Amino acid sequence: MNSTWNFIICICVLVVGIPCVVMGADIWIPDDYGTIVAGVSAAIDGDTVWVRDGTYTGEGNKNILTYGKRITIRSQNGPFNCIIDCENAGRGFACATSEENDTVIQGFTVMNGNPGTYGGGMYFNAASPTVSDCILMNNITLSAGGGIYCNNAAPRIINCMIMENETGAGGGLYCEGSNIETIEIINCTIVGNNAGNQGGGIGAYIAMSSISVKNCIVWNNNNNQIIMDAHTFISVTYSDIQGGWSGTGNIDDNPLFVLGRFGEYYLSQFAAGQGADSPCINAGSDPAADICWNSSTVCLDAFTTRTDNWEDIETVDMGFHYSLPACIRDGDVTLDDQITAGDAQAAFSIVMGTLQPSPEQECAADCNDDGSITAGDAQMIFSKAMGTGECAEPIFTPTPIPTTTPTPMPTTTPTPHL
Ligand SMILES: [Ca+2]
Ligand SMILES: [Ca+2]
Ligand SMILES: [Ca+2]
Repeated sequence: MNSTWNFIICICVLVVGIPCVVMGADIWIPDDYGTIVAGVSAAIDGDTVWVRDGTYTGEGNKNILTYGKRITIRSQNGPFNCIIDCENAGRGFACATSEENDTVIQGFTVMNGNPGTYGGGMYFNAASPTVSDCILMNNITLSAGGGIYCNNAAPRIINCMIMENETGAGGGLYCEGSNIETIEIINCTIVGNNAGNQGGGIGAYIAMSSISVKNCIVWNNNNNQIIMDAHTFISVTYSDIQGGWSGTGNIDDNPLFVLGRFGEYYLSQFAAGQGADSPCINAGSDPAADICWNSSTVCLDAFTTRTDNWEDIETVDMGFHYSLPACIRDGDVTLDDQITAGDAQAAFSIVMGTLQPSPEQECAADCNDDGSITAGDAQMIFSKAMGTGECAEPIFTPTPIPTTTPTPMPTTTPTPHL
């Protein structure tokens, strides 16, 4: 149902005196509108703009302004499947019309932003949207806020990866302004950002207002991790800050990042086959099931920090959590991107109960896609290894997000932007 029909029904209900509850419409990109900007322009309060898998480029797919609309703009399948590539001109999103936390940006990678000034990936001016499950990487800009810039804004930023952005001050994130509600940064990994002047990870210059950093990892940013002025109230808790920061539950220990299917910032753990446990495991503030967004329908117990893609259980781990990979029934039980007799043997071991499979391995082993793992699946996988059979799906080869090295920027001193 489109927005126009919702509006008409709403008016009709109002006429007969029954309270009007707008059931938001779903707008699909590119099905209903060819670009994200066109879809957002058509949306009204309560709508959801869904963006299908793909890499989006060009004028209609960046500099996305929300115009104060209480809408959700989200990818269909998370940030590893939906990439906004700004191609070194412009930025991903901007909110500057008094948006509140019910304007939601969810599940995008925003990369290669270069708008010239303030906010390489996202820009929030007197606006406080929710940004969840997003990756901001390789964005670059003059002045401040390589990844995200906020001025007189109190966004809620949850489960975001802010990596390898570059600017003058606040390489990952820069906030300034005054008399705002609390800026919340929850379960974000802010890593490898570069600020020519100060605040490689986070810069905060907010007068008489507060910023809350919880369950985050702020590591390997240049130069220094967090910088703030004397008038900023900053609360950092249950976070791993390189060089240390005072606050309940904080640590200053190497997070032991390891490479996994979707990126290089998974957490090392014995249980997933690495040689050590990251100090960030189970070191957050609350149960993973209680760190939620999208009206509490999406929580971190459905995401992972482990390379074997077991969901986060019990106390939430610090930092960004990766999406689980799609269930792919390709027979690659050993998860090494090739099908051999060893995969058939591993499937048989699952049947025999001698191998406890990860969720990803369970998917791979169910070769015939009937919902259970039997000796027949092991036989089919053996046939596939011999070249005489096939599983329900061809073997999946992951395509990592391309990374680029940002060109060094001239350093500038940020001017107050009030
Ligand atoms: Ca945990
Ligand atoms: Ca294999
Ligand atoms: Ca089966």
